[in-house]
Amino acid sequence: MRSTPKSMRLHIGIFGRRNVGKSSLLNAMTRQQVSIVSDFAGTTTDPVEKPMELLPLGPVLFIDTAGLDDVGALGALRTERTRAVFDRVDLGVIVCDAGRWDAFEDGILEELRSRDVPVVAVFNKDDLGAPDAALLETLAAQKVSTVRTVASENTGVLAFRQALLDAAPADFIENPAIVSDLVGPGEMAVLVVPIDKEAPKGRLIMPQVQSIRDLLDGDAYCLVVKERELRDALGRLNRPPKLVVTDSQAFLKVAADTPPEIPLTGFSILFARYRGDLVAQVAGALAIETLQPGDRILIAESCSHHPIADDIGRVKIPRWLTQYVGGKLEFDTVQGHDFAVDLTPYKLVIHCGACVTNRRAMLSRILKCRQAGVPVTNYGLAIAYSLGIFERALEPFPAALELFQAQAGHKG
Ligand SMILES: Nc1nc2c(ncn2[C@@H]2O[C@H](COP(=O)(O)OP(=O)(O)OP(=O)(O)O)[C@@H](O)[C@H]2O)c(=O)[nH]1
Ligand SMILES: [Mg+2]
Repeated sequence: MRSTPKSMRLHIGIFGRRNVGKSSLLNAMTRQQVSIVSDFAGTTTDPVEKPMELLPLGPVLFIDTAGLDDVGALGALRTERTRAVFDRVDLGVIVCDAGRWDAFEDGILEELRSRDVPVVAVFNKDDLGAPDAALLETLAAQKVSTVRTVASENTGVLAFRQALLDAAPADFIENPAIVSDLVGPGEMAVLVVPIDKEAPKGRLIMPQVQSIRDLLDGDAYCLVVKERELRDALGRLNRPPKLVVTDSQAFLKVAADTPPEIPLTGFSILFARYRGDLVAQVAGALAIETLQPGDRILIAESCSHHPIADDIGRVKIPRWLTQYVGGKLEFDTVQGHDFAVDLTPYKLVIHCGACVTNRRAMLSRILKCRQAGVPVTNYGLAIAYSLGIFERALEPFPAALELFQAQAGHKG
């Protein structure tokens, strides 16, 4: 895995009184004994930093702080070290225990607010006491999301993850590049766009348009062809393109017509990275290997287009997967913004490229699947897997490729 420079990590500061369970919460999140925990108030004395990959958020740096003493709230906040932490966090977590939130916690909230830092309030030791409804309302009115945890029992950790995801600043969540970073300035990508009966009249679809725009923004250029003309078009270039990107439905033909030394992927795989979590969704695709005839699969679409005769989600993916598994599978479909489905009957969720939603919404869905213990992948990844060109389509993405190869190696 590539290491992320510290400055690129979302800095999450954990603040609160002594002994409320700040260090326990950090340990529960990391599943490691990062910070020493004890029932002696004042256990943590210096800020403890823990870099980690926090699914599905990405690279973060947790900073566990010394308990800010409860005498003279703001006075205590004036200690130099703590102030330095306030100044460098992108997101603040205020931990209190047994539902106790008063002027002291409000003081921390003020400090973070004055720096425009989003805040998550954690009511830890929920086993010993819960916050009252009026308090929760007051915090909600201030746009502070609240979570209840029992850190010592690892309870509420997933809800805490979701709250961090909800509160994280947009510029951290939204990926800057769709494809231009894989191509580079002055270099070329070839985009393969089949014009079949599924293609809307008179225009291109969102992922294609956005990819073209992203290449232009990145000072790269592109050639857009249908799959039939690809071989001829590649033959005319005096230097190979950096990348070929195809609509997933044309994967087989495009793979056959693209020389093996030219990297190849699909729009939908680019969108797994741009709008979702590529590594998590590659891990989800690996679950196709364990599918059995009779298993139930959920096809999820963010938008609500009218399905046509040869619809990708309703006809093509079910057909390819059924062929791969070698027996009948059960498919259900959900459409639109609502993802309030009971996921427990499903062995796999296959999501569209999510071109009409934002990344935070897609990451929430991935988290929801994770919470339910159901693997989640996307259209392009599922297609590439069931057509047997998964490895090739992942070549431009080292971390994802590594994950696949580890499993392939494991299988023997
Ligand atoms: N009952 C209960 N005990 C908890 C919970 N979380 C943590 N504890 C206990 O509370 C005590 C304090 O936990 P710490 O994680 O050290 O608290 P802290 O906020 O880091 O404390 P300082 O470093 O001293 O500021 C320990 O004995 C924990 O085991 C919880 O949810 N419920
Ligand atoms: Mg501590």
